[in-house]
Amino acid sequence: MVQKKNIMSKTLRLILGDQLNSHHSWFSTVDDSVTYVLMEIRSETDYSQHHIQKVVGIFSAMQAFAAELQSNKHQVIYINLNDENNLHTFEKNIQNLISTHHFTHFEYQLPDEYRVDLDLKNLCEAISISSNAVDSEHFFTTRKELGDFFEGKKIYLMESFYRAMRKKHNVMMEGDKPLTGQWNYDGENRKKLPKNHKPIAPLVFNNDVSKCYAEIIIANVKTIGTIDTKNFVWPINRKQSLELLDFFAKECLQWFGSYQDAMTPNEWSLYHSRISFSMNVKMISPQEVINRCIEEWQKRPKEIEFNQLEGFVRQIIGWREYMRGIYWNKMPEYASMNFFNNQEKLPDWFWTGKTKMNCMKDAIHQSLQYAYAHHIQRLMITGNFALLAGIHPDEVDAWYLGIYIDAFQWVEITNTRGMSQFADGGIVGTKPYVSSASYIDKMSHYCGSCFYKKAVKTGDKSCPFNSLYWNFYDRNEDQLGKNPRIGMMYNVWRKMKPEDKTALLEQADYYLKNINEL
Ligand code: FAD
Ligand code: DLZ
Ligand code: SF4
Repeated sequence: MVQKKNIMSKTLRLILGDQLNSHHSWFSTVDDSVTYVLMEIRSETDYSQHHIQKVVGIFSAMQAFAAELQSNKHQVIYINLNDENNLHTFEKNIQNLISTHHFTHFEYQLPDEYRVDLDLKNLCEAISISSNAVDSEHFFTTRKELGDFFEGKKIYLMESFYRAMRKKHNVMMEGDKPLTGQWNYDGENRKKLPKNHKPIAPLVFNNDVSKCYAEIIIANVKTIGTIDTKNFVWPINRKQSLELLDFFAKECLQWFGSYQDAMTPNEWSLYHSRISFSMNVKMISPQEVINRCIEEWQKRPKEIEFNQLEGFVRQIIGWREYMRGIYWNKMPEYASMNFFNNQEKLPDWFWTGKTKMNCMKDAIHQSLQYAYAHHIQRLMITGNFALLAGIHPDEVDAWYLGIYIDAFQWVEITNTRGMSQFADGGIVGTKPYVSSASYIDKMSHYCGSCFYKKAVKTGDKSCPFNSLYWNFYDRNEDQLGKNPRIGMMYNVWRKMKPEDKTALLEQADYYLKNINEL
């Protein structure tokens, strides 16, 4: 009897909170010798100060996933946050399960985060049983693929990677040519919302997450932002994720490209899909997302112009995969890059939204309320301000990693430190994304009702973006002066009258010294 127990193989498989992929080949057969484990642990709730909706969203989705596996007859161990035997790290809990349940083999899916990847490799070294890692079967690309694609190249270009992805995966292609003959329709995708245009109300869910929330409160997890626990708006299972995707394809796709860069007060998502959370925790796959949108375009080609579809597909098979590839190609060095040597602290109002700057107030308020802001708010409002103000990229990263429901380091840091803060010196993008008030006014309806005056550059009520913009170019001339994509700005700056330059720099200095009062 004892002998039989020893030779019986028992496998333990770890599922991380962002690996809720029910289509993974692990689940294609039910095997009594296999046990799955999911765990709510303090190492994950505390590595960043997360938005409460992010923690609740992940835990609720993990619980729903575990219940689904159980109803499909898989064996599941679910360790709740406040369980007595919870040891609160992946390693300690796994070690404990191995010794209490006598598992003979351990498996995990490759994690998306460098930190967890190291932890799990170390764990496998430390345990006495055999182990192996398998792919998460979610992305179009492997971790290495981007590195191989750009091997030997000094500059990475998203566009060439995107075209290769379209070809390799035969997405919107006619033979080896792009469908319609053109690869990229970005030029048609930069419209402001017409003044009286009322965007469609976003589809939201009314999930009751009060039990999950109560456990997080009992555990005293430090979080940011607010939550309506009886009407949690985010999808927490695959069914809701598919509903959200369907809503996007039917109601938003036809406007997506045109208004992708538009912003307007009190409209928190416009025609964006809000599908990033569902995708990043793998409740749905990027392949499913693009297939659904292509299918909708094929059904309604007259209503949905091709540029709307192409703009959306590019975000998913282009930008999303590109960011993942850069992450695995450049970590761990990437996490400490600081090209401009920025050292400032984030102003306090980043955590409250209490600022007189209308655009910043709106973007921060909605981030605290919904754990979401759309791309152009992240890039050209909050990110733009942080870069102009010379905030240390660690501070900026901590804010973005905490506040958004879709924030996981592989896609957060490449967007924040890379695309938004140019702290990587030009790996992700070729020039810094900064602007004065004129761009913000061109793309939004924020400036008209702002305390500050968009057209005023210095003095009372001058828009901070204006003087900070020139101050940014002035202080970073050594690093940027030779960048051919920015040469024009330096020509304008150099031709400016000395007294105008001085006034702009003095104004910027005043605003930077009084940044908490803006
Ligand atoms: P949509 O506008 O509807 O776009 C569709 C999908 O395309 C998104 O769901 C996303 O999966 C993908 N996508 C679009 N742009 C990007 C991009 N630049 N990089 C990667 N994928 C992209 N995205 C995250 O998923 N997590 C983050 O933590 C994150 N942090 C960001 C921080 C900054 C400073 C910036 C500028 C961007 C960040 N992004 C991040 C990228 C992008 O802003 C979000 O993916 C998008 O806003 C999510 O909302 P959505 O699903 O409505 O996107
Ligand atoms: C973000 C997060 C949080 C807040 N909590 C958990 C958790 O308790 N258990 C878990 O398995 N995953 C959690 N996650 C997601 C992980 O941080 C994520 O899986 C890793 O960062 C790998 O990408
Ligand atoms: Fe933002 Fe300046 Fe416009 Fe105010 S005036 S909304 S601060 S850009």
